[in-house]
Amino acid sequence: MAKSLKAGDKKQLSKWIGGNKGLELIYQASRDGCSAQAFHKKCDNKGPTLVVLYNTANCVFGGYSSASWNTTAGYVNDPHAFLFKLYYKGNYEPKLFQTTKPAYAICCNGSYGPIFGAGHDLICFGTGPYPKSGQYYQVGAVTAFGDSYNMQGETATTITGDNLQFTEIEVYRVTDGKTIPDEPWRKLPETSTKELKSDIDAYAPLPGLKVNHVNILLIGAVGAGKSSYFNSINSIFRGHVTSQACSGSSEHSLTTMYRMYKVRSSENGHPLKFRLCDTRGLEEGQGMDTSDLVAVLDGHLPDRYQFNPAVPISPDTSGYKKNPTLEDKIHCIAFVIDGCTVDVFPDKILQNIKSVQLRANQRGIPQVVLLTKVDKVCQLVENNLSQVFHSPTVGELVDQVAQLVGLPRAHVLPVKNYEKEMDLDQNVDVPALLGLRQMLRFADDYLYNSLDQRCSLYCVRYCN
Ligand SMILES: Nc1nc2c(ncn2[C@@H]2O[C@H](COP(=O)(O)OP(=O)(O)OP(=O)(O)O)[C@@H](O)[C@H]2O)c(=O)[nH]1
Ligand SMILES: [Mg+2]
Repeated sequence: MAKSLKAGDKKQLSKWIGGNKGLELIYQASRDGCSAQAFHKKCDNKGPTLVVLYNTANCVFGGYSSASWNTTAGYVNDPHAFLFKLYYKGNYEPKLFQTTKPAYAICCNGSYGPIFGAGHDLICFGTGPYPKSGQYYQVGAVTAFGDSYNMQGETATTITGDNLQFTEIEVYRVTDGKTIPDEPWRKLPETSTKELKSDIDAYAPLPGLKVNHVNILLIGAVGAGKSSYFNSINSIFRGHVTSQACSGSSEHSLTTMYRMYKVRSSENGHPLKFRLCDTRGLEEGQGMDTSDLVAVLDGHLPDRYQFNPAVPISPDTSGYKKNPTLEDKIHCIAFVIDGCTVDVFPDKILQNIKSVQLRANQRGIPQVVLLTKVDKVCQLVENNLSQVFHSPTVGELVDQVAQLVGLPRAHVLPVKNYEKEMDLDQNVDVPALLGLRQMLRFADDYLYNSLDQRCSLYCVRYCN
């Protein structure tokens, strides 16, 4: 069943709009929620947009408007607006239907999703939110085509198959094909996989503290990409795409065991001087609670500890380290956040993150956000991964996440993990390694604090 536009579909739509246009996905019901509020939040004042509807009969159709959407109720004049069909019951049947009443081309209303035409030509959805029932959203759409658009004899039957069960609803912002600005939103020195790998290879924790490696803890919601981040880093150092940690999609966390993963140098095969500590995902109801996470922060948990949501971690837990050393503790936390979930981030998970932050701040543990799946938040990045630090969408998302989690913007590190690729790609490697190098630097900050603390204790004891 079609659920997203193929490259050829985009080409056709771009041609209808005037050629050489970029289409940036700005709203997706399955990602952003199916409601008038979610639609207006994502799509208002964005200039020309395309609305694309997919139904369970395998029909793909929608409308284009060169005027912006907004929440002020009323018709908007748009002589360039059109409705279209792309697929009818799975068959490619592209056809464009121009507006015959430009003054009524679209109708804006804060209580509705997109509306085309004055005579209920195409009302995509109402207030909502509409939950997905099985495969589709039953949104009470109306498709009485023919009042304000020249349908050339086509009807709802020949466009939608009289089927209004939408499997997906998307809105694309139409760009002039080169919206990626030359100036990046984050300035970084030119670097390469090779340079970053050799920096990380050479990394050693601050001497004088008997810490042979630092521990970076990956925490985040189920499916955020924690295990995939370890796999990405491991792949880069192994020299090919690997999948040592189980990753994938599942209702509950796929990772059930605490793992302090080693990554080996591609130069000499020795373990590098850090561990990536992969945890069970945070989830409402079950998953890790704050006391479990505190035990992790303080270094009480052994590698390969099997999480059990029914039994909280205690000193009686098998393998529990009663007297952890500085080397056992967590030296830097990475909150792993799926970029697609930022707008609808669950309150419970945010509370969980905040309470871990509180404990981390008390212990002086530096924190970052690994913002994953940036390929899914920006079409232009998906098409060209080298543009992560140029994409305004990613830049804005970084600002939003920094606010959500309450960290400086420089602590939000966008990455795209290896997931569909068979071969390594420098454009995946560089953001992933930049993130890791930054975390190692922050882990050293923690160690500097520990060193200062030891020095002052020494002074109190021997200098006074
Ligand atoms: N497109 C895309 N998919 C990703 C990215 N990172 C992870 N994924 C996919 O997201 C899904 C979940 O990834 P995991 O790494 O298993 O997530 P996790 O945080 O370890 O999840 P749990 O262990 O279940 O808590 C997998 O299907 C990955 O392939 C990314 O950057 N881009
Ligand atoms: Mg996992």
